[in-house]
Amino acid sequence: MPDLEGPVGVQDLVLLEPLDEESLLKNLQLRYENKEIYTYIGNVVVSVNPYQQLPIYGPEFIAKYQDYTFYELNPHIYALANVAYQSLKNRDQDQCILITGESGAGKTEASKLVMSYVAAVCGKGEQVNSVKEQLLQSNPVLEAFGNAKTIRNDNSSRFGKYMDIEFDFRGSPLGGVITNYLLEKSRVVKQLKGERNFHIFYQLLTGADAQLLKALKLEKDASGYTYLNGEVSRVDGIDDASNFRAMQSAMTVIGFSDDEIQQVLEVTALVLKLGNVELMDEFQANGIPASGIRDEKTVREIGEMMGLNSEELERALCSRTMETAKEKVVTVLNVTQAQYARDALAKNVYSRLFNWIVNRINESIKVCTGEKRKVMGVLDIYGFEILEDNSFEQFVINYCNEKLQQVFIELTLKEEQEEYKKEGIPWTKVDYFDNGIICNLIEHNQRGILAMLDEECLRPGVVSDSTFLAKLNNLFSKHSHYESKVTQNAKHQYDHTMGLSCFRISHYAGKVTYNVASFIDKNNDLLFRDLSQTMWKARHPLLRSLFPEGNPKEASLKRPPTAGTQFKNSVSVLMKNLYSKNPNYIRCIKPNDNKQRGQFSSELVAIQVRYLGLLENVRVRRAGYAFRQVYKPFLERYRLLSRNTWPHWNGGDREGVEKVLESLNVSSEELAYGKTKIFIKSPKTLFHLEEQRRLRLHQLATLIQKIYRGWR
Ligand code: AD9
Ligand code: MG
Repeated sequence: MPDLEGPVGVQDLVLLEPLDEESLLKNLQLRYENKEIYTYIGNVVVSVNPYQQLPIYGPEFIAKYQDYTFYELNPHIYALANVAYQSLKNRDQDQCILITGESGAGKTEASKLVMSYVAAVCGKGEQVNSVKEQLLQSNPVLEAFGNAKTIRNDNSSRFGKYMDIEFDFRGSPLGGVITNYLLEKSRVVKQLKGERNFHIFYQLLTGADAQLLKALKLEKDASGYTYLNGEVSRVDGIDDASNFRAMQSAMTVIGFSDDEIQQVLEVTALVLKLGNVELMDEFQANGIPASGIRDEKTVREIGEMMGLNSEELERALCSRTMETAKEKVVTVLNVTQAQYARDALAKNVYSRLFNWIVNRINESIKVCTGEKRKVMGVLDIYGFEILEDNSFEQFVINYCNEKLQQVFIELTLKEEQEEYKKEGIPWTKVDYFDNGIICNLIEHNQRGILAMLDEECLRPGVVSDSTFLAKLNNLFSKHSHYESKVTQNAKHQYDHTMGLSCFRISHYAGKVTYNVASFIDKNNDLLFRDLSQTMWKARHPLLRSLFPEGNPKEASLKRPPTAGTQFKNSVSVLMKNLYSKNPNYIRCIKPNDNKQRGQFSSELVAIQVRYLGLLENVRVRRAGYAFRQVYKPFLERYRLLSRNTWPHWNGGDREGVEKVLESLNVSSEELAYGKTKIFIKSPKTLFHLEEQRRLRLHQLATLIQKIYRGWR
């Protein structure tokens, strides 16, 4: 049965009166305080993180949402997952689920709810179950290696994830593909106060038995590792040891062999140990500063684990070979440079290991049959970030969010308006901000900030973060979304909080000031060739395979694409993928900064409501029609409801639809007849049609049975 209790506030913000930010916030708060964390805007689900386990999940609820249509029960992620899955299965429409919101808002939890719902309803059988298990078990593995405790979230995803789940024509899962975006690899070597490194390191130290620790040459105590913030090695509510066992068994379910798991752990241990390689000042005979290893034992152990002799490793860490066409020149590195090389190596090994794990999972879950597939994509990606100090990482993350906002604008707002126009249906224009101008500022092929950064990275001569900034200031002095200390002077606007080494972008979600320090370095993302060549010489098979460019035969002088360009390209592929699918949105909101249940900070939520453009979304929905469909399939579905169109109908599709709706006495205010589609205003009308259809099918089935019995 549908829920009989009256709703708390309005369940769909489209029904809000009056429609303004204040009443929207009040409505969300009222619902939140009554443990109603989900609210609709048409088919968009707004989700407010409850910070507590609510009794609204699991098989019983899944069964309930499976049996009712979208608007019949309380708003829920399950309802959205159900619509997406049913449309994929019955209407043959590829779907994507876009989950956005800031760190800690509940995106990853939402994505898991979607996946568990779909897994529960999409077919049975041994083969199907094993595919489902593999897909679901990818989560604990990716979370162990890609998530960490941050100030905002104890289980923060430090990478973006998009997963395509592929189904056969019956809607049974066949497999999938995972794409990961920009792992925050700087975390491997350094974390902010109160934060941790990636979970796996702590899992390994607390979860591995004595034998494994010995084999990996690790000590149990996290405080012995420079790369781990000793003071927060334990987090309330996280059981690293049991998560370690869960992660290992998940790897086995996915199809990693014992040997592969062992090798993954060895490489993880290596990274941790690299941090303990202490470097010290040394001087060459001519007095030039050089560096040396203080503690030979650690390097020896690492060398043994890598399958390298320690002299080779030491040489790679403490010197650099410059190759010209004619000769090779070896220069020594001073301590700072050697530390930089060591950390660069650790970050590279770890991020390449992470990519290897994602690829290895993909190998297991990849679909091998050639049959046509239906696809559901789930995107769980970092939300918009404004930190105290914003760097290259925030810049690309926010760029990605601009692009997602653009998809949202184009698919939800613009398309909605354009469709009405195309269909010849009257439309009151809703003003919205088109963020194309900001996307362009960042991504334009010749004149965007990323292109400028690449140009600076590749330009010969002395380049630095400040030459890059000067270039931006010069080029964008008149751009309405760009500001810096210099352009402010020109525009006679003075903001004393902004540093000389900063630029500011007015994003759709607010202004963010970026500090250019390390932009060049992070975009270059170069590993000294000595290091990759040495890694390639390692006898450890997995480690070696992570550095193919170290193979002298493969080594090309062509530079790999910069980090910025790689990211831009992968975002562009993602956008194409999303545009080819029917979007479903989950907009996640964090109600407070203290990870506390029951606390609702209106100020904090108001900011997010603005970032997410929720009010604009409601306005468009309200001006429009909740449901629309091309005449022909609509007529096919409902023609059995009218004597005029059932069992035979020889007229046109549109006339047929008119006959059906007339005979059901649907008010003309509820409807608009477009050129190719019928539009229906209220979801209730659609629900009514579905109910009538169900009854009619039942009648027909009974009738057929009677006739059949009569014949016998
Ligand atoms: V980040 O950008 O990866 O840092 P997310 O992914 O948006 O972030 P996450 O899903 O990890 O946030 O949620 C943060 C925490 O909130 C979880 O670890 C849970 O403790 C809590 N949470 C989120 N959603 C729910 C829920 N539906 N029910 C109960 C929840 N707890
Ligand atoms: Mg997350």
